[in-house]
Amino acid sequence: ARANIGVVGLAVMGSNLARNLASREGNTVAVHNRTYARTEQLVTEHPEAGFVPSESIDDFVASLAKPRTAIIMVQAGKGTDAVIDQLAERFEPGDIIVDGGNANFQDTIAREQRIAPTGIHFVGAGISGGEEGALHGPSIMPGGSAESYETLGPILASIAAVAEGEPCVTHVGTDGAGHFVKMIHNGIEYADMQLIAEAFDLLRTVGGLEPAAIADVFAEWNRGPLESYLIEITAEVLRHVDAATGKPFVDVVLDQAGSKGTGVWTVQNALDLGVPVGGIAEAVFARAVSGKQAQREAVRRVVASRPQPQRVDASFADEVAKALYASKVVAYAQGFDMITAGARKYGWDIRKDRIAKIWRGGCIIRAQFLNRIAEAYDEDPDVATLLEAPYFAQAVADGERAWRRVVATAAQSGVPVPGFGAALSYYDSLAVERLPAALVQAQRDYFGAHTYQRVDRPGTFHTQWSGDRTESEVPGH
Ligand code: NBP
Repeated sequence: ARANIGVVGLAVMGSNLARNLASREGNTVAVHNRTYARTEQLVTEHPEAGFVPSESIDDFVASLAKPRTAIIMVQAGKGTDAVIDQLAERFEPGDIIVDGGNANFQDTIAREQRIAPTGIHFVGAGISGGEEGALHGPSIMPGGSAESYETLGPILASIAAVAEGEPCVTHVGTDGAGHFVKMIHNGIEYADMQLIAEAFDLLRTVGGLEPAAIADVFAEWNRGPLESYLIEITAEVLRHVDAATGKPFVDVVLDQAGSKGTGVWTVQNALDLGVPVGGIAEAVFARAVSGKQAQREAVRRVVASRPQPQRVDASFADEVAKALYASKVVAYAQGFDMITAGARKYGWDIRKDRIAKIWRGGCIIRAQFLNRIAEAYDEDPDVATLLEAPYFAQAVADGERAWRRVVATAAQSGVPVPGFGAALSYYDSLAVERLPAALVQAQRDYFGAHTYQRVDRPGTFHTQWSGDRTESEVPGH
């Protein structure tokens, strides 16, 4: 038993994570894969790593020092369950099984409950950053017991990305908290990408700029408050020219966006938790709409004419930047609201300031902006919404006029902006004095006797809509 950490599953993610672990002082890494050829290949290609390879799971377990700690990086679902069972049969109380795959947090909660009676710690850890992140430093979101984190924390800290001197890892909360927060990360990622895509569409269709010029705009934005990995790679994508046709690369890519499902999970759970996440949901739907080829063609056929793009002046790009920033604040506010709601429902104690900090490096949504979120939650962990935090309240107020103009221009020009539009409507819904929800509630009382409350006195009431329309107070509410 000479390895302090093991990795099971040596496809791209597991191999890179194992290499990352091995490159850090103090780690000796045991490796195992169902198909041994993969293990042999990794060990042969990376003699510098000093891996301890095992063909059998028994030998793998025997190669681990106690408390045994193994990270599973296999296909989410059945593959993960198979490996968990193999390890759980051989591990002893106090040992730690980590699932580093993209598990659904509900599965993680169930797995933890199943393993807990054995005394073995089960930790679901969200790992973001793709292949590159796994190799050079991901953002890591581990759940599980606080006790397991004493062993695991330093190991994960040794391989995580570093942002402003701090490793991008924190103990998120118990059982499924880590995978839950990873899910929210991905939901926010969907929203961020959609908003950037809408900004591009506006600059092109309304602003009349070519992709290469828009790349310059994005590169400029990347030196200001919008600075982020996604803005940076967007500039690079827009600058890229297709070798085969000589056209801008973005013009030769089919306009249908795929997804692997984590955005859908976010929205499904948001509905269950009753958290309005319109910015995230519209981003998920926008990908779905893009794939509705038959419907898109059908509507294109019956549409007689499309609106002419509005004329805009040179300040338009600045206005789009402000609209993008304000919409982004909304998407993040919604994502963090969902963390609050999830923590309440599942009994997690989640430090939102720390979540913002561990997303500053290694992951797809990494950005300067997250420092502002960390500050907001550090100053007041119970702030009702990020939109209330002084910094963001000011930023949105500063951008508000531009935001409205951009959304109005988009509507008049026929440019779809589900992200910008949903974000602005959400903001207005929170900001407006009175909502038409009063009418909705009155309608509910009309057809379903669902009752209502009054603005002028306490109590619950129902109106006899089918009778003489007198109002009666409903007791027992
Ligand atoms: P894959 O998701 O492609 O899975 C391949 C690995 O799973 C191989 O090691 C394979 O072993 C193993 N495996 C399977 Br499939 N079924 C198994 C079983 N029943 N028992 C044991 N092992 C089994 O690998 P990946 O792309 O490296 O991703 C690993 C995890 O990380 C996934 O959960 C993924 O969602 C997550 N993740 C991926 C990324 C990314 O950018 N790719 C990012 C973040 C998270 P074999 O060699 O014997 O077939």
